[in-house]
Amino acid sequence: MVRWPAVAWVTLGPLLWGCALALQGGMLYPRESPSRERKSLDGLWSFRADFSDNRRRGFEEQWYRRPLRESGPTLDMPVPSSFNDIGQDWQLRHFVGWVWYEREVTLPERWTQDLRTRVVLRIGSAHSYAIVWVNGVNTLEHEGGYLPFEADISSLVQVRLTAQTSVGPVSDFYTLPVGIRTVAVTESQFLINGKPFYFHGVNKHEDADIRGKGFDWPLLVKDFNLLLWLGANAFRTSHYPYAEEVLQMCDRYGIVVIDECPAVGLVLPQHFSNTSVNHHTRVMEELVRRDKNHPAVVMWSVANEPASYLESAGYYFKMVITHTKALDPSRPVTFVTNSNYAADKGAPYVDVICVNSYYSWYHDYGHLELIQLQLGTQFENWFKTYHKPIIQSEYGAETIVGLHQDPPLMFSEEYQKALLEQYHLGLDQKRGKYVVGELIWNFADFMTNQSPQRVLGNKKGIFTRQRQPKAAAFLLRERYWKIANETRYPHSVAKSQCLENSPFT
Ligand code: BDP
Repeated sequence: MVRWPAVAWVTLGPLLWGCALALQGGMLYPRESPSRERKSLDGLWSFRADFSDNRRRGFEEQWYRRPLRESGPTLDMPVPSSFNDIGQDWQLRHFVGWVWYEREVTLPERWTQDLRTRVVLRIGSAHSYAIVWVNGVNTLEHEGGYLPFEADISSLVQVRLTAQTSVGPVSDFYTLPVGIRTVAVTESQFLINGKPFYFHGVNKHEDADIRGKGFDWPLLVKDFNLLLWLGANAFRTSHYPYAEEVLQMCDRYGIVVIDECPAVGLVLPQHFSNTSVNHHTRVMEELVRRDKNHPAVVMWSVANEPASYLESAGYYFKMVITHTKALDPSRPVTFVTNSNYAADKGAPYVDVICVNSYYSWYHDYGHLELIQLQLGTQFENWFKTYHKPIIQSEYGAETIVGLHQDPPLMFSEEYQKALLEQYHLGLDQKRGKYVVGELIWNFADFMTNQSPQRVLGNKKGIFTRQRQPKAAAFLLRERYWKIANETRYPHSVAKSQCLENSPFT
């Protein structure tokens, strides 16, 4: 007599964000349908960080062979979340290395008995290298955080019966919400449905108190209500792809997205190697495969602030961008630069110039009067060199909420406001010509590594990490609503809470 396992246990390598068991996979978000069931694995998992000197004790002692509790002490760890902020342990707060997650799962009997059922384990995101064991069997490996990966685990959870020979084809179907729109780029415009579009929005981070990067519906809905309040019509998923639920909300609310690959810190010559190109193009494939059906996504960004002035960056970005365009000929491709216009080797290959600058913040401290001139020169230089539309993809000032100083000094709420005002005057001189967007850095304060530049994280948010407005939020709100009312997409955030009213319908 053959017995089927009623319980499967899963051991994971690094951080797991969220996952689901589904009858069918295919990398797309596993939607339920009459032919599909989902089982969420969110909740409390057993957890252990491998603090051993070589950080490989778990592999040497094969912790994946038995329930984790049998090889040593474990902690309770919520999924999804970041493990760093959950406990009081300093070592864990700063830990980089292998961590182990495990949980036992009871599967519906039909999944384990009915051999026509295909059981797929899908990990929404695990940072940054993940190995998955199911019932002690190495099932899945994935490199690179933020993007989903999956494996058919039917044979690991189902009983092999002779009846298997009678298994016939099963029909599987599910529906996707659809939005239809066109995107095009001219020498000086970004067009959605043939009409000039101006990005007035934000850069975000998936970040909040306690849960860190862990996905959270209340936080997401709060953030969308704040975007609506602000009159924003767009954001960039700086500096990595966000949870799929975020893009679903963008489709529903009519928020336009620049979808970014997790390529931050390509700053050394050795980062522009063939190995890197291969990995980078593979990640772009995963990103396009996951997000291609979202009408909200109007452009791919392949990197943030690489050392694109290096000679080797030219060939590198040519390869990555050409490959991305081949994967998706329907969307423009860019990367976000902070290099000088004359030195940038990647810019010839992008469709839109996305440029970051921190005038009167990282240099010329306090000299707000220089901003308009510096910004105007920046825009003119880029445009006359490339004749491509330009987005000011980052600008901002560190601001400690509640700190006041007039005349303005750095870190005060008055300074953030005054800096934004100067940027806006500069932007308005080119808006409607070839500058097609502005994205503030950042929507909300967020946690970072500690350093003398950071006061409990990055404080360039116009909202605090707890999502309360600083003075600059009111300034931006007035501006964004004014622009929204002037442009042809006043309804994009304002009125649309469902697909029917969004610009993608
Ligand atoms: C930009 C980076 C961003 C930083 C920001 C800052 O793209 O990741 O958080 O600077 O220093 O250059 O606030």
